[in-house]
Amino acid sequence: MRIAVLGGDGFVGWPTALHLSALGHEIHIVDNLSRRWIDTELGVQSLTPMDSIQERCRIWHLETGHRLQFHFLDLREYDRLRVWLAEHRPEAIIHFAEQRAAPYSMKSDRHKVYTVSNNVNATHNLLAAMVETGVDAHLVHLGTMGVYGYSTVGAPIPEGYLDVTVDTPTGPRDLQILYPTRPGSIYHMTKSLDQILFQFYAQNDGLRITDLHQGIVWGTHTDQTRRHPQLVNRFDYDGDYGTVLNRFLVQAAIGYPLTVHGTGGQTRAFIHLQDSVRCVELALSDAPRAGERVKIFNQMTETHRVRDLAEMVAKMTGARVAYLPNPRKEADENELMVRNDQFLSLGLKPITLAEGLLAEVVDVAKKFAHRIDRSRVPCVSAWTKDIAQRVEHDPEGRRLRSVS
Ligand code: NAD
Ligand code: USQ
Repeated sequence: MRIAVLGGDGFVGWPTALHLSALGHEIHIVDNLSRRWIDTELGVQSLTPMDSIQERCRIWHLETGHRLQFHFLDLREYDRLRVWLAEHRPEAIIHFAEQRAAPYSMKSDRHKVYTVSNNVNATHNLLAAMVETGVDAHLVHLGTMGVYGYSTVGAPIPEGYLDVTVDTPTGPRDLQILYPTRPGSIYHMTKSLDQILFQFYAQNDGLRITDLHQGIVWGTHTDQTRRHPQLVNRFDYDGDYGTVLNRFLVQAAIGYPLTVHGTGGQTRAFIHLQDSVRCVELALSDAPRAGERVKIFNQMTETHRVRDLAEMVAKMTGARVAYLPNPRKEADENELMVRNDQFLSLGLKPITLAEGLLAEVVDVAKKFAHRIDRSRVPCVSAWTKDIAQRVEHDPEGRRLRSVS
């Protein structure tokens, strides 16, 4: 299949492009490299040394004989996107190309505006261009578990749609509606808006769309990124882009106290990177038909409480756990049960937290420890101005600075 991987230079996009290329698909990576510019803005770098995207593609070809084509394109530029689609006419499009960090989206008004404008325009431009060019590709979008919110409901979260009964004059009527969204950050809010865009274009134009509500991705290597040092994946450890479990593993590797926010009672959904790329492959094989509603999968394999993860990493490595004022506005404690039957029925065999895989990340972090700037580890992005006043020092007593 001819597949466009939008955002294919990123943490999940790159290994997905490699995975699908290894399966024999023709892969076109589309990216505006904005994530690399954001590293520059923040003064951070990936833990792992990443080559340019062109060099990565060259090494992949040398290593496997498969070609990856890179296209430097910003999805916000509608006309260029439309022309590109009309010319390349992909049969499937995987859409990773959004600003994906909740803390970055909450840093300042400028970061809020950028995140909404980038993400909503990228998604809407793509949908409008697909209709205009008549490209009948299966669109697979990477969404987030965070659209559901993290209040305790006491029942498993279904895959996208909620069964409701409405009282009508002729008696009760059963319906399925999009699960009500309750985003906890501007970033998560953009993914909620994406859902409405997808619902409209599936219904109005018969676009075939799958939305993957993904949990927090952890790990760093996949079978393909292990093949050559220059195929190494991006790995974010900083306070904006680093995600919780990967951060704890890096912190343990460099002797930095594990940064638990609040009580650490937040329960979240997780998935290993290797399973994430496999899920995209499975979703591609199960496209909805034109006229069908958007297919929604919960792309996660397990749930964990943040403090349990910290205690587990501490036990494994001897690290100290620091309970810090929470820079976010979120429930201190929540329960979370999630249905993921669809991927299991398509053949996913979940990789769950295993010491070997956790230790692998610690080893990678130790290998590249010299690239880590400890002052970029704390999360300095506060959800409100009041919260910002409470979160002033890092676990090592240094005054925090933020970028605006
Ligand atoms: P990432 O930031 O590493 O990669 C995103 C890529 O998209 C970057 O290479 C960036 O340059 C590109 N991009 C952004 N805006 C663009 C635009 N306007 N035009 C062209 N390219 C653009 O993020 P990731 O961790 O790989 O996440 C990929 C997707 O998966 C995101 O949409 C994210 O919301 C979703 N997701 C990620 C996680 C996670 O834990 N990393 C979890 C759930 C969902
Ligand atoms: N947390 C800590 N300590 C840290 C970092 C985070 O306690 O050092 C806590 C946060 O307060 C939060 C939880 O861990 O309660 C998760 O934070 P995170 O940064 O790992 O994840 P999140 O902000 O939700 O975002 C990440 C990805 C995003 C994706 C989302 C999936 O960056 O792209 O959509 O995970 S989900 O969480 O399921 O919505």
